[in-house]
Amino acid sequence: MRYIDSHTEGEPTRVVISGGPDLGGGTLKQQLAVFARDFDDVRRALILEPRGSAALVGALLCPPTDPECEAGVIFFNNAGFLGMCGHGSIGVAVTLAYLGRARAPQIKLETPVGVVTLQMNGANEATLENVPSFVHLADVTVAIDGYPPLRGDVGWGGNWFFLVDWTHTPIRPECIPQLTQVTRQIRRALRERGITGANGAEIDHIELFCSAADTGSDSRNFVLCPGDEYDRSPCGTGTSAKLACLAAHGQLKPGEVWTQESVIGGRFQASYRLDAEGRVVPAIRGRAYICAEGTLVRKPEDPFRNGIPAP
Ligand code: PYC
Repeated sequence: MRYIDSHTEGEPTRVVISGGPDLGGGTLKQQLAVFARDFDDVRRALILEPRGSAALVGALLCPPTDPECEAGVIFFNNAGFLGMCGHGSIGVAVTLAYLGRARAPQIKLETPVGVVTLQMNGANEATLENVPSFVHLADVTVAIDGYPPLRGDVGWGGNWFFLVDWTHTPIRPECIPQLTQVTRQIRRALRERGITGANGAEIDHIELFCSAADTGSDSRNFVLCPGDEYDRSPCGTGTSAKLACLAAHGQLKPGEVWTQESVIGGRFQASYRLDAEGRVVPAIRGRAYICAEGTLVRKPEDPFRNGIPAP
């Protein structure tokens, strides 16, 4: 399997460009089901140590059903599969452009949750137009040990998020261990209270926000991903859910730019438009850089050929 690694505002993406499993075609949801059922060893070999890392997101290019799309993409990480991935789709677009495989500066990708469009703004920058995003539940309260009740919104941005305005611990790199612990507690509390996304979907991403007036951004976030690693980027799907919340609370108008900073200081420029049905359609602009090209080697005699399982 050949792959190209990039990072988007610090968050890594590994795009499988050849030799990946044949998922038999069909819709992206059908192909994802085959990937999860028959090829989980491939996901683990690509993502887990010793070949990958807990922060890495994989992207398998596969045939799209929509002929207007450059490719279909299935995203995955150390814990399983993602419906969409914002930083990852910017990484895929920069990778396709690097390979000379993009037919035009506008690249359409089919994902299991819908078609997204990437407008290249240069070799290392793209604007993602994401799937429509929305607030599913507003003003939900959860209780966790050691903190007053926390209020937040449940939002969709291609994945499910619980979004909380956070004032208790600085959102700073030195606080990442505490932020990881508290967001894990919040996710557990949501699960225990039966608070879910639509149709009982698990809320598997937790997003904390604080002011970032000190660095000139509108907000700084910390995002816990499924698999318990934090997003080094400001999280494309999480920023999309944030835009939906800002729109719902009358805090950002269509076309206004929101600068979302990550806990390590990466930035996305975000805005939205309303489509014909009045839905929030996010636009997320960010940078990605190619950082490695490789071939995955898995020898039958290697005891860790399929990665080291999480403890
Ligand atoms: O950028 O949407 C994103 C994302 C999801 C998980 C990691 N990054």
